[in-house]
Amino acid sequence: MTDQPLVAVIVPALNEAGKIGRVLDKMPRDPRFEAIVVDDGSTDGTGEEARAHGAAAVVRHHVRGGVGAAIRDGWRVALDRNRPYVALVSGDDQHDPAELVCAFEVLLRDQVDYVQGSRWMQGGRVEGQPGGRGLGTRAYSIAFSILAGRRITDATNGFRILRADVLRDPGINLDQAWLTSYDLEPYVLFKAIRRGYRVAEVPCTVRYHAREGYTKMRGPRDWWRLFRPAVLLRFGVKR
Ligand SMILES: Nc1nc2c(ncn2[C@@H]2O[C@H](COP(=O)(O)OP(=O)(O)OP(=O)(O)O)[C@@H](O)[C@H]2O)c(=O)[nH]1
Ligand SMILES: [Mg+2]
Repeated sequence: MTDQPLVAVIVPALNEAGKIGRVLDKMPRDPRFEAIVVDDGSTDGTGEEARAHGAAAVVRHHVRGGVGAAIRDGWRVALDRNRPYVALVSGDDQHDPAELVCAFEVLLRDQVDYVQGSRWMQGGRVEGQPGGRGLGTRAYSIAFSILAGRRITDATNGFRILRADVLRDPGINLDQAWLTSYDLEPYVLFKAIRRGYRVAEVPCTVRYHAREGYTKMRGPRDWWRLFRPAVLLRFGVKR
């Protein structure tokens, strides 16, 4: 037995001062978990707030690299630390990191490789959702499921926990230049399914803070980034 954490929870954050501390305060009070925040060129003190609220590490990008680049760098730190499991939650306080405990139990109990959070399955919750988001994320999930060949009820949801070995699979190449934005997460989910990893879903909470701003997504270009991994991988344009 070792007293090292088992799960590195990656938290990408771009200008999330005021929220990143709340995210970290909700991390499981459980030594199996550690938080690694990737501060992607923030100009508002996000990194300092993360340190003050107990992040085990803060990776700082001096120039904004994008959410995919941030997650990739966080996962790399997790692999360097030899953590056997990695997780992901949003830095804008949309998830409840305490729910990772239950997701981790499911991963261990059901011996699956990848657990994806879902606001849309039974037991899942969504609060303060802006108009159109519900329809958009459900429609996205249907299209993603058809392309992936497996039903995923909430494919855009950033709440995930997986075995680190999935990221070491030579058939899953995180280092591609087109994966620096919203594309990285659906890329990994799609690949995990197609490469035969055992994928399960767990209910989780998604909360939108309308008054404080809840998204950095900007229009159709970012939706396409979210969508393109499934299309490009399905039709063999990308690998
Ligand atoms: N590191 C980094 N993080 C980003 C960037 N853009 C967004 N993020 C972070 O990634 C997380 C999710 O970004 P959002 O733009 O809110 O997207 P989302 O939460 O997946 O989706 P919605 O909020 O439902 O639109 C937040 O913690 C952001 O701070 C970026 O360019 N770099
Ligand atoms: Mg958001």
